[in-house]
Amino acid sequence: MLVVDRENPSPSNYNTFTYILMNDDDGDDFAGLIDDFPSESTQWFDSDNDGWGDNWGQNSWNLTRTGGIGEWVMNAQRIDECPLTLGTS
Ligand SMILES: [Ca+2]
Ligand SMILES: [Ca+2]
Repeated sequence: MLVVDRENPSPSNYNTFTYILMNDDDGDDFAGLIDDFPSESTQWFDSDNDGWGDNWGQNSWNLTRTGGIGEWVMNAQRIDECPLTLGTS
């Protein structure tokens, strides 16, 4: 059973296994273990594994980016224009 002390979330209160599971250096609520961009807080998934993230920051894309791939994030970095096609386009 995994017990996490949410009242005192200091890594010193975690055992090593829990710390690895919970560690989120960029603070985007996706632990580094599952974050495709563990040092970039505006991206966390890269569906086509090309190094560019699924999230976008342009309001004008909100109507065309449907299908549950990524989400609008203010000032998103490393944006993939075509998140299901390898490369940036
Ligand atoms: Ca993260
Ligand atoms: Ca991508």
